[in-house]
Amino acid sequence: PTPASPAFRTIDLRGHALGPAELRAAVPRLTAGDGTGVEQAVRGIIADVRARGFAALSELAAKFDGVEQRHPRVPAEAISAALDTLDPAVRAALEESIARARAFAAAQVPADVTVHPADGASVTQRWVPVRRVGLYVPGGLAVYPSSVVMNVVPAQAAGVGSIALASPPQKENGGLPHPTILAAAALLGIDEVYAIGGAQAIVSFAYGIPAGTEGEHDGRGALPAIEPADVVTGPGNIFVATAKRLVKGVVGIDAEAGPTEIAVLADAGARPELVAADLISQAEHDPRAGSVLVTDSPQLAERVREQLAVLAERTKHRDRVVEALSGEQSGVVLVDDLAAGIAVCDAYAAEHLEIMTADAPAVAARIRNAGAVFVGDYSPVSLGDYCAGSNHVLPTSGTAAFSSGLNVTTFLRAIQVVDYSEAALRGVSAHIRSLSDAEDLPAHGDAVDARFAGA
Ligand code: HSO
Ligand code: ZN
Repeated sequence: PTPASPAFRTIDLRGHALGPAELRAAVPRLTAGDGTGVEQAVRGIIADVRARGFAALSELAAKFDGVEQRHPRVPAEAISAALDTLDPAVRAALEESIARARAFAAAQVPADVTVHPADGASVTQRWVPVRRVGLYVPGGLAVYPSSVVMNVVPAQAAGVGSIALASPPQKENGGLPHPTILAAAALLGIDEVYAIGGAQAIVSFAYGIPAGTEGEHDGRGALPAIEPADVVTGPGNIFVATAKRLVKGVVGIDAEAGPTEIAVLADAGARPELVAADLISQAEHDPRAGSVLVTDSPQLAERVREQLAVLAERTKHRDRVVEALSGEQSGVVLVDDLAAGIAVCDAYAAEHLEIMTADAPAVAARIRNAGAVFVGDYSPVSLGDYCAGSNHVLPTSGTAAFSSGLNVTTFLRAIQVVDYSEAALRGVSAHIRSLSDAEDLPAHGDAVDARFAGA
């Protein structure tokens, strides 16, 4: 049962000098379930889709989405029709979002670099896009046309030539994905869209669906294949995240996104109504979303708590919000001072971190671990979710300690190109011989010497 107002627990770390590992254990976070049931179900879906292709997909669409489907490809006319009926204000907003994201993504494209270790010797790092990407956009509690933008724009800026999108079929929409998703695809020039939901979408992109897998009793001719992708990205529920984990290695994935998170680092001067509004904004996504306040001001913590109760009461998705704010993954962490607050934020490694302190830019510059940092009162997470220019597909569950949000390099590989002349190879051949002998791999040295034999 959902409590009447958010519990929002307190973790008081004042007077404790904790190291990074202890802090990581102390911050509020969802204890991972054991997930074996989910993993088993997803393994079953992977095996079934790989073995039976389109026949399995249409059974899964009937079972999970309640729709009749022979082939999941969305007709081109349905994509352009969705754009024609899109609310003009939403269209204008998506266009602005796309323009800002494109400008930032274009600027991220890394330059190739070449060094010359000796005369006649060059080593180059050349960035090359992957051939094909499969992007998943969830249905579920909310629809996310903004996520279409966030996934497609960096892939296009990277130069990926083949981009396919999947989103769950919706019964109310004649078995097609949500019209706003289709309209966003149209705005971005994406015409390969599939109505496939959940784990089965991830498998379809990872392994591809061969033609002629519509089932022996279909008898209406072979269906066009779905080509496998090199990289699969996009957020999703626990089934999608598990599927991505299980196909990783067969394809590249962006990250196994968990429930969304926001942390706010605030001091006594922060505005409690803004802190509370921002904590609620991300709690709105999911009853398992994490909303965390880190502060050295118990007075601010009290004011924020009051504001949370007031705002949660009148927000549309009140039940989800109250559940999220009351969960073990949310709460206020009280610290002695700003430096301790920064250490807590680094240990938490938030997907989104807002800095609402004096001299916020300087504090933000000291942060080491976060998916994205939002500086000052006028850079809320909602801005980044839609229209900042930054990406909103970001590492969750503490993975910001070692990984990055979606960006152009997600879709690139760095190929290293070696080009030495005869003289340049000769110049380093004695060192190669020494190292190949030291590793007891003499054929390595022999391969070099073969070039100079008899000379
Ligand atoms: N905050 C979510 C992204 C999102 N918010 C989409 C609204 N729409 C994860 O970064
Ligand atoms: Zn959001």
